Amino acid sequence: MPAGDTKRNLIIVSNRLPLSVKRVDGSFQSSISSGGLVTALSGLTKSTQFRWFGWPGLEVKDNEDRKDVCQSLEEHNASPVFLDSDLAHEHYNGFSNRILWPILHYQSGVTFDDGPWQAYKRVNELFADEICQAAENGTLIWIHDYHLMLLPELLRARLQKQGKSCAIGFSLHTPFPAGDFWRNLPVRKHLIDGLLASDLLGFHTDEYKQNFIDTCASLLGARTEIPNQIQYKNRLVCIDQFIVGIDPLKFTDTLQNPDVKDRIQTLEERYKGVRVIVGVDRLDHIKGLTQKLKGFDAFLDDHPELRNKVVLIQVAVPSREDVKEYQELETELSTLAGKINGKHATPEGTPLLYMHRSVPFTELAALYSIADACLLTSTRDGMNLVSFEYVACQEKRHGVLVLSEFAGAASFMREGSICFHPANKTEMSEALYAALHLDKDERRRKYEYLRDFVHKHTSARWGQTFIEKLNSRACNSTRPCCS
Ligand code: GDG
Repeated sequence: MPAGDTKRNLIIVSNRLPLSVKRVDGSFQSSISSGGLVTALSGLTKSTQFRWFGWPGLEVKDNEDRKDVCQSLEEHNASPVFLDSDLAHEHYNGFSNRILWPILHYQSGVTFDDGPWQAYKRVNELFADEICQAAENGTLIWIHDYHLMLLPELLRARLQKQGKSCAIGFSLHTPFPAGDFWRNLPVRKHLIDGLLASDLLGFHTDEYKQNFIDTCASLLGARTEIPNQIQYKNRLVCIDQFIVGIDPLKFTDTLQNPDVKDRIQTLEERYKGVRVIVGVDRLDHIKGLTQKLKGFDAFLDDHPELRNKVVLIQVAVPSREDVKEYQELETELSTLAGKINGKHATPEGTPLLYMHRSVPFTELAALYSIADACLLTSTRDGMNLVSFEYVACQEKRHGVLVLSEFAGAASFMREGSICFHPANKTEMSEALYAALHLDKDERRRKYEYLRDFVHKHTSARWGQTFIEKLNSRACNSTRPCCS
């Protein structure tokens, strides 16, 4: 933490802890879970110490049990924010995922209900109580993602009451939509108000940052003339783009593991003479999986000469399984996958391998490594770290990234990939064909561009840059930011 003269405590806050806590034989055990936020922040653990606060994912009522949970989390430097399961459900599924997530990702047809909104506010208050109690004077507090947009304001009020001076940073992991779309949300002003109590706000791309600045100006009349600053309610909020990434060495090291090498060899033999396309996505509307399967179907229609010579291996990781819309999406995808294989299968095999489950990390790395192309079709996506991971595993093959222009990653990776509109089946089919037929030199050129980007913009760099900036805000809170 070079900026500033004191080594400060760091608290990281997210709705869910990066751990799954389970009761096994009467006691509690925790294990690391997967997802974009976990990937981004686990890259930081190598270089920076912090304590992570969040909901442990299950209701724990009994005080002795709560102590046990705290103990099982302690080895991971994590602390729980306990919530009743009904409240957690209304906050997470009811408001965050049913109402807020679609708005942030430009999905229409969202209905607003007061019940889930009250739950959202209540959970943000409970987090504020817990974090305020844990923070000391000078602690840096870095809050993550859309589930906790009211937290900066609620927390600042509590900290001030207790005479604690702490810098508050907030990073959004989703897009921030254009102001006119954001206005659809009835509580549009409350959430922006909540965020503007931060000292530093981070977005994945310039576009999201600019959308947010424009919204603050038009919705709240905040002053935004000075670049990267918002003046509101006599406070100065610093706002910037921070490129989130991965730890590429974790992938390159894994590919050196003898078991993984064996697995790669087995897969390469299995797919000898077949071009492999890989896709890895959480099963979520924003990942454009329906569009992906339909686009792949069109590609197979367009190129009968590639029958038995190409396969799409799609990992669709179960996500938000208790939300009706996600259950319906899964049914739609299974049906579609069956239809595509029914239509294009031959006695030699099927062109689509649709896996509705999570795979171990080593298997993921092996799959990335054997694939000639990676197809990502997000209709909107904050960044998309799978695109980074694929590149990290392509040192030998120089496979091609076929990337939706609506993934945040496309803002940085366009030059090194083939971009397309995910709802345009013809464009997707042409992009796939081009990817599989790119000459060796062009593949190398594109790969080297992406490799340099992925190795430069690591998750550790992302985290350190944010923390340094937050720390400098804490040291000089009266000085204009980003100057
Ligand atoms: C959110 C934003 C933003 C996936 N399947 C398996 C598995 N994963 C891991 C991947 C990757 C992560 O999950 C997914 O990251 P993404 O970035 O692609 O997507 P989200 O989860 O939606 O993340 C996103 C991110 O936050 C960070 O800011 O980029 O836009 O939506 O790391 O490898 N890991 C394992 N098995 C699987 O089956 N082990």
